[in-house]
Amino acid sequence: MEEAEAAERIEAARKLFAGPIAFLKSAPGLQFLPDPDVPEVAFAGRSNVGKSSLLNALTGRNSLARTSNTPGRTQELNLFDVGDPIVFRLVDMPGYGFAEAPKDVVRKWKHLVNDYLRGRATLKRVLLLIDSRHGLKPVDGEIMDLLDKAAVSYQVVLTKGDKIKPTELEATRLKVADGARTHPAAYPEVLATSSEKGFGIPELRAAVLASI
Ligand SMILES: Nc1nc2c(ncn2[C@@H]2O[C@H](COP(=O)(O)OP(=O)(O)OP(=O)(O)O)[C@@H](O)[C@H]2O)c(=O)[nH]1
Ligand SMILES: [Mg+2]
Repeated sequence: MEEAEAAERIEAARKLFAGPIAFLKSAPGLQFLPDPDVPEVAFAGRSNVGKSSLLNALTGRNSLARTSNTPGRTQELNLFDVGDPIVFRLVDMPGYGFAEAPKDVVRKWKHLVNDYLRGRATLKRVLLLIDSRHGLKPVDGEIMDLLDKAAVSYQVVLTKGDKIKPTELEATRLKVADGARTHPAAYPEVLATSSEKGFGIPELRAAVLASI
């Protein structure tokens, strides 16, 4: 892509994300979701990886989505309307792989997340978040396989990039991109971000806008 075109896309995305964004609702089950008539982009990833923080960073609002140091903060599908009139929805999801939670709670989250990812007609893109310090874990591979099977397009996004050195971050980014290459539904580019420092956020906004 030409540089001028890339800059234009980033600016268009910045404007959209700087405009009206409103919390719509929390859905504890698929039956509580709104009618599937608007494109959706969802945040998936292990507990505590930084899903809710990334949603806040993208929207430039500190406490739109609830964040916490304790894994298991987000327990339902939280939907946010972007644009007025609405252009698309962002969906913050419970994390997976949170072993310390009670078994029946884990089972409930897993079903909710899996059913949503597999069966939502309006789901345009999943942002699959991976902690920069940890890289791809077996449980991430399971979600990638599920998304491949459901033919849901997803982009891998590294989070907490401020916690490691830039050279390590780039090495992890390339390694994770290598791992994603074997997955048919994975978008080839892996983005490194930091919700804390703000890097990678303008590029991710542009990628989200391009995906809907
Ligand atoms: N240093 C740093 N910390 C971050 C970043 N993103 C998130 N965190 C911290 O990581 C912790 C978890 O963030 P959340 O956004 O709540 O994570 P989550 O994936 O939504 O977690 P669950 O809802 O429990 O699945 C919080 O203490 C955040 O402040 C980042 O880019 N840099
Ligand atoms: Mg959360």
